[in-house]
Amino acid sequence: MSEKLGTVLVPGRINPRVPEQLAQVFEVVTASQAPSADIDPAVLARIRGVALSGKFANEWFDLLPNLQVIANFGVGYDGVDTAKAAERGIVVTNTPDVLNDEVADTAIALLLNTVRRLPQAETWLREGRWKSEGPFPLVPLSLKGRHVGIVGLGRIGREIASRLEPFKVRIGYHTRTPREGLPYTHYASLKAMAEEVDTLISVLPGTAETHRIFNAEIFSALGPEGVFINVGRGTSVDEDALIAALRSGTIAGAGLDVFYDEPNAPAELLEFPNVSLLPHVASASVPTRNAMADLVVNNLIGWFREGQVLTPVPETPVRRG
Ligand code: NAP
Ligand code: 8YV
Repeated sequence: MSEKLGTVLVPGRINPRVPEQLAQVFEVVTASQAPSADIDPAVLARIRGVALSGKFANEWFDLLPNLQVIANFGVGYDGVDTAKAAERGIVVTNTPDVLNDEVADTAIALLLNTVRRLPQAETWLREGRWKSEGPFPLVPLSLKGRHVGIVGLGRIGREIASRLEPFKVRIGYHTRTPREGLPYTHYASLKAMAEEVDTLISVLPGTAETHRIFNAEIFSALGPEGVFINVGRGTSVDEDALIAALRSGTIAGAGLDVFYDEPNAPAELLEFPNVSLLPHVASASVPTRNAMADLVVNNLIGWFREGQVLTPVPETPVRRG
């Protein structure tokens, strides 16, 4: 067997394709949750790469003195303190682009499920209520004629926008920087956009700046016909304010794939008929998760073979040469 490229830690749960493929070229150390004092210090000292799904706790930086690269399974890398990684010269990578289509498809499905209550209609059939009680009740909302504001028009947001075009809805977007050459209205202010549109779709990253930006003021601006869809990060939502807005009729409905404290979706949300909930599955198909797994592995192989990675995050750029 050829010599291994180095030692990589896989802490906690990750798509099984990642450790399977890594094991062909690396010594792989697995840990149930975290690199702990149970692992031999000599092994901890050998670890130069981490394949991560979820959170990289800050105390791990000290436990792994020779760490060089953290390859995150997911385009969102809010589980890693990139400033701390950059300070220590550690490169962080993510999995952009390979999941754009899947996540955009899910956003559209979640929007339709929310306004048309299609999951509830299917449950009606499965429970025999069509036969016993008659047709599923008409739903109050429709996608037809809506004015959609996309919050975050990056790689995924652009795909959501292009999928919305054939639905003949009006499309606007909010980002900090306007995008050139797009046929959608840019709003410099989230509140100003919420006042004009009746549907918000968020595909924002989880950052300090986006923390709980969907608050009572934004839901009030969105108004009583308003539908809020989130496939970005749950940390961008003040969930108490969302629950209050749904309860009071301040907005008309919500569709959520992500939550503030996953997997703890607030119990109150389960009670609303005008809410559609998914357990963070926007990228969860075998082909897309395989592509994400391959990118994690190829970033690590690139680093250890050539000192290069395919997809570094902007906070930890790799200097060439
Ligand atoms: P991206 O290409 O970096 O796009 C991010 C967009 O958000 C950009 O348009 C950016 O524009 C905007 N943005 C960032 N900070 C903002 C702020 N403070 N205010 C307003 N706009 C802001 O990222 P992506 O690949 O599309 O992914 C976006 C996020 O989706 C990921 O970070 C991840 O959290 C989430 N995601 C979720 C799932 C899921 O399973 N539900 C799957 C994949 C991704 P400006 O920089 O001009 O503001
Ligand atoms: C994944 C995601 O479900 O890419 C992201 O940012 O949120 C999802 O694709 C997640 O990263 C895997 O745990």
